[in-house]
Amino acid sequence: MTEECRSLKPLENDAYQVVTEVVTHKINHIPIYKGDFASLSPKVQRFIAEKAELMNPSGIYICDGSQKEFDTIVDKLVERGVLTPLKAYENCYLCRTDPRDVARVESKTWMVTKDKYDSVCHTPEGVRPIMGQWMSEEQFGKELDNRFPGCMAGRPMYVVPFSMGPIGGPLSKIGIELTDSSYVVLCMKIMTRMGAKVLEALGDQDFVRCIHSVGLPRPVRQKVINHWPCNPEKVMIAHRPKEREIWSFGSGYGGNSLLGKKCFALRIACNIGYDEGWLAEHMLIMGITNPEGKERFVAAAFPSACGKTNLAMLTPTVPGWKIRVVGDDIAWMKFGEDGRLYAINPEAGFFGVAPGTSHKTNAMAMETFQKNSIFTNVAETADGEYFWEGLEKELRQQKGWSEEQLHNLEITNWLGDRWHVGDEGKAAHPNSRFTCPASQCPIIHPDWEAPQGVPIDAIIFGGRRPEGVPLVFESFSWQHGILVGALVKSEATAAAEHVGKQVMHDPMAMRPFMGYNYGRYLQHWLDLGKAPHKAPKIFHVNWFRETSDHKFLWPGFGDNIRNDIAVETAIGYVPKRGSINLEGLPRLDWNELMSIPKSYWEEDIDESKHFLESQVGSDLPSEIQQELDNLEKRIHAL
Ligand code: OXD
Ligand code: MN
Repeated sequence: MTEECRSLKPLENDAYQVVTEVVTHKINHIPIYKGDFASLSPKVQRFIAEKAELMNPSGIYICDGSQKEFDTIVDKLVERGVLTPLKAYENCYLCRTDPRDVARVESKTWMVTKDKYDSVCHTPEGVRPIMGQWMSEEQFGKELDNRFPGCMAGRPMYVVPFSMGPIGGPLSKIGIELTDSSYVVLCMKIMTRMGAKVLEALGDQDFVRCIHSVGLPRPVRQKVINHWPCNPEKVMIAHRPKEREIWSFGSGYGGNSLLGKKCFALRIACNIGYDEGWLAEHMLIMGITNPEGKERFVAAAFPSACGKTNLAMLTPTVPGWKIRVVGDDIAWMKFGEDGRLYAINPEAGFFGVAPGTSHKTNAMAMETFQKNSIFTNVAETADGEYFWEGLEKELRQQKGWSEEQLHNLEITNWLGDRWHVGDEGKAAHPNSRFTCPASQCPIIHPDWEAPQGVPIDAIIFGGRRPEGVPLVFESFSWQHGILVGALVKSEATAAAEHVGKQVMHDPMAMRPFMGYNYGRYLQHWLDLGKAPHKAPKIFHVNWFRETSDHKFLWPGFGDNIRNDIAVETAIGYVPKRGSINLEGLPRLDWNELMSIPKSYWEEDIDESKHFLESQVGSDLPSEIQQELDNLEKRIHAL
């Protein structure tokens, strides 16, 4: 390990004098391009100085988070060809990445802890843990030395102070991201509360340290594709949870580079939550108001790219109901003094999957990104509009276009090539994204920035399950609900590097985002739900069940608002026939949608037992083991 690496963890309570000396010495040869370095707290100064010394940027740019700063960076990126204005909208831009850098890279994502079992469970010999990958501190030191020294040469280092959650809120936390990507700065401005106000709120407290580099120092010896520097061979996303530190190298894309999101708000935050007694979860938060005007809040966990954003902004088909969104991806939840669970959305923007988003599937998201948004790896029409798979139908309908007109539409696909509807390949990358301010959503909840959060009445787990799993069931208890969450499975999606449609385990929808030993995580959930806390009800949903000829049995998201009165089954309470308002759905096959096929569930319970034994092993809490045994008995008695 180099000297820099050994001194990564700043000393607590370092005297200001000493820090200033160290800092002045270290930044001497690196100019400050923007910002008042001397006004920063000693901890922040020291962080910047040490990392600048390590990564050797051309200069330091301390972001103030202003609109002027955003516009200046945008102008520069447009000039360089990194961003293209989408002329049809106000202040919207298209960005095309290097086609090798298009998704989160789970295989290169690590938790670094002294004790391996702080990160992963005691799995049997030869079993690779799927909930988190562990790297030793020694190995991490080597990997760091092999990447970060000098990695920002010739590029500015942006200092991005950001708050996850409303600035100064009791559940909010502050991070500082150092990055050599100006695209990341723009996205962080949309996705978080970012800039000078955050530093004011920080004072001289500690913060989560986020270090990000695209990993391509100048002079660049490789060809830079689409003006998108990256280093796919050397990608590493490493977390040091004890040190509250994130090191990301080689990718500029999404969750790999916007470190406030998956890295901080899930992997690091679930560690902070474990220590402080709260939960950081991969969940949307929405308010549902019934025709009588009573509102209830729900948090729902679905694996990546299963439609959380669409559900969070659902337009109900049943009259009189209203949905309002608080968050579409992450929930930080803490039991309040009144015993209820309160949740905040730590983010300030939506980073949603573009393909499949349309006025039919998510009109509210479409409204949200009409201005001030960045589109990454989508296609563009000759009129300066965005385009992706799923928008054909509305062009036909809205513009009244014939098939021929549609085919003649001149499109530049995400790779920058000419493309027409009906041509081979895709217009947009399946994981192409919109990044837009949540405040622009027409159905954003008025309390979405309430610092104390909103009270959660129900938690929902779900996934893409083509067979066997009914539309909805309620767990018997908090403990049983945790088992239900622990057994979430879903078809793989394009959000990460997995290919094919295989059904994968994604416990609590947290498989790629677990920050510590998953057995302890389950125990933490169990403990928090005990009295005097009033634990919310837990449900499981599946609107991806298919008929034998692979058609969805449930018509669509807008229909997820219908009512429920339950009947007890082996896996939980399911709604009684007749209890859900099915008006307008004459062809719905209720029996197929709600059935619990014995043979399917017998196989499933064997597989689930095997999964928990092999993946959680001796770390499985006894209460969950008990729930599992009970579930098995009920299934055999079916
Ligand atoms: C996301 C993801 O981007 O889950 O939200 O991958
Ligand atoms: Mn997500």
